[in-house]
Amino acid sequence: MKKVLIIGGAGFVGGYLSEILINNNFEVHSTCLPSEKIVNNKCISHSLDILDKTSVLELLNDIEPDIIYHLAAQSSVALSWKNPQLTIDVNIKGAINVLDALKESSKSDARIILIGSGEEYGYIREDACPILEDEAVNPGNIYALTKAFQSMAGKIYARAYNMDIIIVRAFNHIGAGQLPAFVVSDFCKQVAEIEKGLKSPEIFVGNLDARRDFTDVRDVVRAYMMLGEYGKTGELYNVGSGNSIAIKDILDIVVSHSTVDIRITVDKNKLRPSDIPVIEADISKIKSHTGWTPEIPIEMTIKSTLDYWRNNI
Ligand code: A2R
Repeated sequence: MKKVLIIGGAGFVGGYLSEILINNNFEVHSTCLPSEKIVNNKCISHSLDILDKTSVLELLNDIEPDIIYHLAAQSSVALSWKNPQLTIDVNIKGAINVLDALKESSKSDARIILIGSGEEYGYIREDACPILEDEAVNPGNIYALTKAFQSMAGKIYARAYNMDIIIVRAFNHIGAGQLPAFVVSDFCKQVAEIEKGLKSPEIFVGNLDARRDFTDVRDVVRAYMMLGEYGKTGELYNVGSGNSIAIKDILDIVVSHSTVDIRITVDKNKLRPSDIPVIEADISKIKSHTGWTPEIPIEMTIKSTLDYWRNNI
């Protein structure tokens, strides 16, 4: 049985990833911050702050995993504008601690999958979409900058120390259980609150014109599992749907499922200091290297996110 370590497993993606790995007969170890808790009792949980490199090294020597997924991050673009220092600490210093600890550990040949972001491409030409992995990065926010750093550091460590590193650029992923700091979850939560009479029938929105590439989180973690098995060492892979959709169209789908009439209001606080008009992934590389392809339609993902909030408010 292969041993997997998920670093940052208490978050939105970590829960889905541990579930799919357990269902596919991996021994799953998962870390969370000392202040957090992992709910899945079928995985072995460990407390870890990646800002403490010694603890990372001790844990790696203790578990000796075959595959490591590095998910621990400050993952919100919005928060990265408000708290760039925290984002840089966790996403840059933390990533270096993880890579450096793995290099020094007793099983330094373990495969590590670094989860970056489609945001790394940033301000690209509109005709560059769908974006290929070799497109130059041009980050438009601090979160994207830190993830671009992590990807570059991954390449440097792979080349300099011959480590088995796979780099992922994950585009927007959505689903039940995501924090309302993310757009789809935010809309669904607001609709569920309106339906319960907890707020007036008005949804507050930011920029509705931006187009993003959304994938169901269950498809995303299946991609991560397949990259762990079939990805090629040293390679960088986009993980997305391959299609972009305007936030306005997402809102229309959410509202179409609502049982009440809803008014749309632009909230200046939800507009970012800068926003990138279109982000869309080219996913031919991961498809050809691993056989993965996204399967769950966005309407179904939105419906399950809305139902999640209907049951959890
Ligand atoms: O921020 P918290 O308290 O929810 O904890 C997050 C955790 N984390 C850390 N773990 C260890 N040491 C740290 N210093 C540290 N700071 C934060 O990483 C959270 O439990 C986890 C990341 O989960 P989420 O924020 O829910 O991200 P999500 O959606 O699961 O995305 C996973 C990855 C991230 O690298 C994203 O940037 C990428 O996929 O798209």
